[in-house]
Amino acid sequence: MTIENDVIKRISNARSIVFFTGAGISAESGIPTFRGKEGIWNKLRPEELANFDAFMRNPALVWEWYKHRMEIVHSAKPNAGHLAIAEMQNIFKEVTVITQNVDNLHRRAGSKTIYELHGNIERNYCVKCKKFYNEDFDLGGGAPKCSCGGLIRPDVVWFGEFLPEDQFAAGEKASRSCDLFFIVGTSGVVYPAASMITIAKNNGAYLIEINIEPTEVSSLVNLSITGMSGEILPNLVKAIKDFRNMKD
Ligand code: BJW
Ligand code: ZN
Repeated sequence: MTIENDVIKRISNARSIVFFTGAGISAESGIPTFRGKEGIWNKLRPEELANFDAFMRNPALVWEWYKHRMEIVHSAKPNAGHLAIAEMQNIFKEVTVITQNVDNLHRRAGSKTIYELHGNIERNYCVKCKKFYNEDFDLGGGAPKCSCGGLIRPDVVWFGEFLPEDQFAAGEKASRSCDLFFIVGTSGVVYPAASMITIAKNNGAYLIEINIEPTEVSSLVNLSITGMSGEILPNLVKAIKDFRNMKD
């Protein structure tokens, strides 16, 4: 990877950085993406699994799918990309992660300020009384039930549902005030999450995309870096550290 010196300089001089991430950053941890060549939604229909009506129609089927996903997430580890983003906290004063991922891997990598726009697969709640559960219920057969009799569901955001207001507002604020905005491993097609990108752009941030292929948002960014985030991000950390050492 060769990144022009003036870009490294611009990155190194940034004050406040946002990483807006999607499924691609966790692909190298063995968690499948949704869309694209290897995407799970090439085989499964999201409208049958990722909306509330589908869940109420067939909770056991939807739970089957989420149990499978939970197992993958539990056995996955943060990869070099997640770790590089966490390492950025030792270089820059303000590093914010805004993620669409539900897999908790940024937290496990050590990132501190994380806004989860689409929830967290390791958290669940009762659709009736809203009581929260971690995974302290019987995940045996069928769909788990709360002590009140209501169905327990994963605390993720399905199509047609509102994003968690506090997470969205905090993400919006960080996007508005950052000077550098990275877009990592996302197709950028799901709204309102993807609006973070235009918010950052309209407020003058420099936009850098890291992806294995061009996306819907490539035309908006200042720089596209093509490649796997688990390779690009650690290289970037090294280049920034080298630049800073040179300056001292
Ligand atoms: C690599 C790599 C490597 C691979 N290195 N890169 C405006 C316009 C049009 C539609 C809408 C709109 N506003 C709202 C909508 C509707 C809808 C929507 O956006 N639909 C579009 C898809 C058409 N949005 C909603 O319904 C949202 N809610 C909402 O709008 O509420 C308001 C409302 C309420 C009531 C009535 C009406 C409106 C909610 C969206 C919830 C999305 N939920 C999901 C599932 C979460 C649960 C779960 O995990 O099961 O979130 S969908 C799925 O997509 C998941 C992801 O977070 C999200 C984004 O996907 P992501 O992360 O970008 O992954 P991919 O697979 O798409 O891309 C991976 C990328 O990585 C690719 O580019 C690869 O190239 C790259 N890659 N390996 C770097 N190693
Ligand atoms: Zn309940």
